[in-house]
Amino acid sequence: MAFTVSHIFLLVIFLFPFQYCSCYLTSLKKGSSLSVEKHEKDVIVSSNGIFSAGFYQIGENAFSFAIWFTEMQNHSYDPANIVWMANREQPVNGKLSKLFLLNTGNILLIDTDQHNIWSSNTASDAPLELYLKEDGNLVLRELQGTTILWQSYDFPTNTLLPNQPLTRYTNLVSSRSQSNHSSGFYKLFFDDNNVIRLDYNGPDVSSTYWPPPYLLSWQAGRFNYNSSRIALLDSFGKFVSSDNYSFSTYDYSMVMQRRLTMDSDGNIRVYSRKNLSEIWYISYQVIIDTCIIHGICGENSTCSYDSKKGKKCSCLPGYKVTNDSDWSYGCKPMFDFTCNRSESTFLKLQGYELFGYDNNFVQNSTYKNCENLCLQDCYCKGFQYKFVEDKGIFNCFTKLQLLNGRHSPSFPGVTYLRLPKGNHFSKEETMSVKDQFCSVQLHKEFPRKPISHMLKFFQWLVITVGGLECVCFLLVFVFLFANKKSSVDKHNYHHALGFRRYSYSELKVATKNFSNEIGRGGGGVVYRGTLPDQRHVAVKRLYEAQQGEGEFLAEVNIIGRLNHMNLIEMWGYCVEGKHRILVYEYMENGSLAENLSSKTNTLDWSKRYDIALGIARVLAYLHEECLEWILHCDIKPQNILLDSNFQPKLADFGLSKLQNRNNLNNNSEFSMIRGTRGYMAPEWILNLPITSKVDVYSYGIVVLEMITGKSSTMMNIEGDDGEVAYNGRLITWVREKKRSACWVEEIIDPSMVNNCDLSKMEILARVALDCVEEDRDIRPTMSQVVEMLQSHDLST
Ligand SMILES: *[C@@H]1O[C@H](CO)[C@@H](O)[C@H](O)[C@H]1NC(C)=O
Ligand SMILES: *[C@@H]1O[C@H](CO)[C@@H](O)[C@H](O)[C@H]1NC(C)=O
Ligand SMILES: *[C@@H]1O[C@H](CO)[C@@H](O)[C@H](O)[C@H]1NC(C)=O
Ligand SMILES: *[C@@H]1O[C@H](CO)[C@@H](O)[C@H](O)[C@H]1NC(C)=O
Ligand SMILES: *[C@@H]1O[C@H](CO)[C@@H](O)[C@H](O)[C@H]1NC(C)=O
Ligand SMILES: *[C@@H]1O[C@H](CO)[C@@H](O)[C@H](O)[C@H]1NC(C)=O
Ligand SMILES: *[C@@H]1O[C@H](CO)[C@@H](O)[C@H](O)[C@H]1NC(C)=O
Ligand SMILES: *[C@@H]1O[C@H](CO)[C@@H](O)[C@H](O)[C@H]1NC(C)=O
Ligand SMILES: CC(=O)N[C@H]1CO[C@H](CO)[C@@H](O)[C@@H]1O
Repeated sequence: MAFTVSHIFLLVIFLFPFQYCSCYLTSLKKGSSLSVEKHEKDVIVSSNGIFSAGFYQIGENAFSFAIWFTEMQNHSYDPANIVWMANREQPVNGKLSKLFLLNTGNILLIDTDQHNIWSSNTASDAPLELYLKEDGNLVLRELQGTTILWQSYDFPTNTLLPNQPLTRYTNLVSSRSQSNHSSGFYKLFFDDNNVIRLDYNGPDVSSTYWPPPYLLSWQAGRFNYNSSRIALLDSFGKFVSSDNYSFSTYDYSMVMQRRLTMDSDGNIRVYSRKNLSEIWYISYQVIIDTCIIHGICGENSTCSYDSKKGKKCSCLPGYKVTNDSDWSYGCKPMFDFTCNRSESTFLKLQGYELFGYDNNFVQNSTYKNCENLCLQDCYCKGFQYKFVEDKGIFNCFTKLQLLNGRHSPSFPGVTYLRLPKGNHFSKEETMSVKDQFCSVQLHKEFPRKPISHMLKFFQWLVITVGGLECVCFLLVFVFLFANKKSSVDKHNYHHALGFRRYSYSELKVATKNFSNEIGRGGGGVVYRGTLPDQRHVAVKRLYEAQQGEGEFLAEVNIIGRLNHMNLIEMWGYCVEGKHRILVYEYMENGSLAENLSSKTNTLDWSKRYDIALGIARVLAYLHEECLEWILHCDIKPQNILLDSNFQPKLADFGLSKLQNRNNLNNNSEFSMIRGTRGYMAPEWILNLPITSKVDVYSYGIVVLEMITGKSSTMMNIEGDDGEVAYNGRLITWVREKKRSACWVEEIIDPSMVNNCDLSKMEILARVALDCVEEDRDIRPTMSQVVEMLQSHDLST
C-alpha cells in the first residue's frame, strides 16, 4: 500500500527512530534507589520497551516520579505520554531527590531536603522488586511467588490504560491544565448509586454534568442495581461499565496503544496510536457537546460554538474576564450590585441558558411576577423565563449565581440579566468575545481518514517547509457531534435508545417489498413503510453501494448522532451485502415543495415564517454547533419536510459532506458540482471555495419561493442562461420589485394577499435577499439569519 511505504519514508525524514538503550533498568531491588540527577538513565523500562518509569521533568527543576509511554531519544517534553504520577501535587527538586525501595519493603520518594513526599506504605521481609509490566502497571512484587504488595493500577491519576479497571476504590482526576499536573476540577468515578459519572469540583461550587443531571439514571440508559462498580477499556477499544454505559472507539477491533484520559477540559477522551513513533490521535470523546461541561467558562460567562475555533467563552454583558489565559476564573462584574429594586433593570438575552443555582422556581408565571420575585431578593442575579411548549405556559427560574451559561441562537430560552439602571451595558458592546481554546488541543489530533489527509499534509510540508519538525499539527478534524437537543426540557433520548441496525428482510417486510415509493433523488429512492411497532417510516434505499461498509457505518453513526428538532430523525439503517438503507421518521405533511404547489393553500404567512426560522435554526446548528463542520449542499423545498404541526424538518444528507473545518480553501472534496439547479450558489460555477455560504444562498432562494409562491426552477426553464447553471431570475424579479414602495404586497404569494402580516414578510424578504448576494462574504451566516428572524418574532 502506498500509505505504508510513503509513511516509512516520511517517518525517516521527520522522526528519529526509537532506540532501545540497554543501559536502562528492568527492575529495582530492595536497598537500591533511583536518583533524579541521573533521570535519563535511572529509568525502569518494561520488557516490551513501551513504558518507562522514573523521574520525569515536568517543569524547570521540577520532577515527578512517573510512568510514561517511552519517548523517542531526543524527546521534546510531551505531557500526553505521562500515564501515572506518584507526586502530582508536589513535584520534587532536580537535585538530590531520590526514590528508594527500602529494606523494609516500603517505596519512598524523598525531596532534596530529605522530606518524604510520597510512599507506597508497604512492608515485607521477603525479597522484592519494583517491576514495570508490559501493560504499564508498575508493581511491587515478591521475587518468589506471585504476591503483589502494591501496584500503580490501583492508584490512577488521570489516565486508564487498556485493561486497567476503574473500580469503586479508584477514580480519575483531571490535571489542572495541560502543563500543570496538579489535581484539577474534573473527576470520573462511580457514585453511591453505582453509576459512573463526571463531576466538576471547582473552587467554589461543584456539580455533576454527566450523565446529564436533569435525567434520571435509567433515562440516561444507566443501571443502578449492579453494585460491582467496575469499568474497563479492553485491548480492542471497547469501554464497558457495570452500569451499562459503553462505547467503542473509532478504531475499535485493532489492538494498539491506547489511553483513556480525564482531560483538563472536563472531557474523557481515548487516544490511540499504532506505535511509539506515531502521533496520538483522539479515537473517542465521551462528551460531544462540550459546552455542557460545567465550569468550562467559569462564572458569569457563557459558552457557545464558534464555527472556526470550536468552543468559545464570552462574558455576560456588564462583566469582564478575570484572567484571559484561564477562563475557569470566569468574569467579574464591572458594576456595583444594588439591592434597591428601583435601581435595578433587566437586560433580555435571547438564546441564553444558565443551568442550575435557581433559588426560586415558579410554574405558569407571568413575566411581571417573575421579575418581582427576582427584585425581592438582594442576591438574585437574573432570571430565566422560559416557555414550555407542550403546556403552553411560562416557567420562571430566579438565579442566585450565573453559572454553566450557554448561548446558542437556536435555544428557545430567554434569560433576563439584572443590571443597575442607567447602565450602558448592551449586548453588542460588552460581549467581548475571547477565544479560550485557540491553543486548546495541545494533544495531537488526527484525521479520521488518516491516509489521504496525512499524506497530503506531509507532501505539502515537504514541498513548502522542508525540514520543519512535525511536532504540533492541529488538524482539527473532529469526528464527534453535538448530540443534545437544544431544548433541555425535552428529554428525548430517542437516539440513544431507538437508533438501530435493521436487517434487509425486516425492511423488506416493513415496506411491503419496497412497493410504496414516495420520492426519489439524493442518491436513492424513498419508500413508505411501517415498522412492527406501528411506527411509520420513510425508508431510503441508496443506489448501488459506492461506499465500503466501514465508511457507510461511520457516516451513519455521524448522521444518527445529529439531533435537532428541525432535523429529520434517523431511526436506523441497514447494511447487508450491497444494500445500504436508511430509516427515517415519516412526515405526515409531505415536503415544502408539495405544500407550496398544492392548490389547497395549506401554508399561511405565519407557518411560512416559522418554517423559515426552523430551517435557519437547523442550518445554524449544522454549520456552527456540530463539532464537525457540516454542509448540506442541497437545500431545496423537496428536502424540507413538514410534520403534523407544519414544523419543518430538514432531510436528505445524500449530498452533504462532512468537512474539515480548517480546510476552507481546499474544495477538492467537492470536485463534482453538487446541489440542484436553481438553488446553487455562484461559487459552484465560478469554482470558488465552497463554504457554508452555499447553504445560505440556497436557503435564500427557498425563502424567496416561500414568500412569492414562485418556483425558481420553473423560472429557470422560461429563460435558460446557457452556461450559468444557477438562476437569478427570481432574485432579479424581487430586486426590481423592491424599488417600488409597496413591493412586499407585489411579490407575495397571491394566496396570502388577503391575510398576511406584511411587516413580517418584509423582514423575511430582506433577509432572503441578503442571503442570495452573489458575493458570499456579504451573505449573513445562518446564526445571524436566526437572530434577525428571531428578534422580530414577537411570539417568543
Ligand atoms: C510504527 O508503525 C508504522 C506504521 O504502521 C510502521 O511503518 C513503523 O515501522 C512502526 N515503527 C516502529 C518503530 O515500530
Ligand atoms: C498548578 O495548579 C495548582 C492548583 O491550582 C496551583 O496551586 C499551582 O501553583 C500550579 N502550579 C503552577 C506551576 O502553575
Ligand atoms: C454487573 O456488571 C459486571 C461487570 O460489567 C457484569 O459482569 C455482571 O454480569 C453484572 N451483573 C448483573 C447482575 O448485571
Ligand atoms: C445495555 O445497553 C445496551 C445499549 O448500549 C443494550 O443493547 C443492552 O440491552 C443493555 N443491557 C441490558 C441488560 O439492558
Ligand atoms: C492567569 O492564569 C495564569 C494561568 O493559571 C497565571 O499564570 C496568571 O498569573 C494569571 N493571571 C492573573 C492576572 O491572575
Ligand atoms: C460573578 O458575579 C457576581 C455578581 O453577579 C459576583 O458576586 C461574583 O463574584 C462573580 N464571580 C466571579 C468569579 O467573579
Ligand atoms: C432606592 O433608590 C431610589 C432612587 O434611586 C431612592 O429614592 C431610594 O431612597 C432608595 N431606597 C433605598 C432603601 O435605598
Ligand atoms: C396559568 O395561569 C393562568 C392564570 O393565572 C390560568 O388561567 C391558567 O389556567 C394556568 N395554566 C395552567 C396550565 O395551569
Ligand atoms: C541524545 C541525542 O540524540 N541528542 C541530540 C538531540 O538533538 C540535538 C540537535 O537537535 C543534537 O545536538 C543532540 O546530540
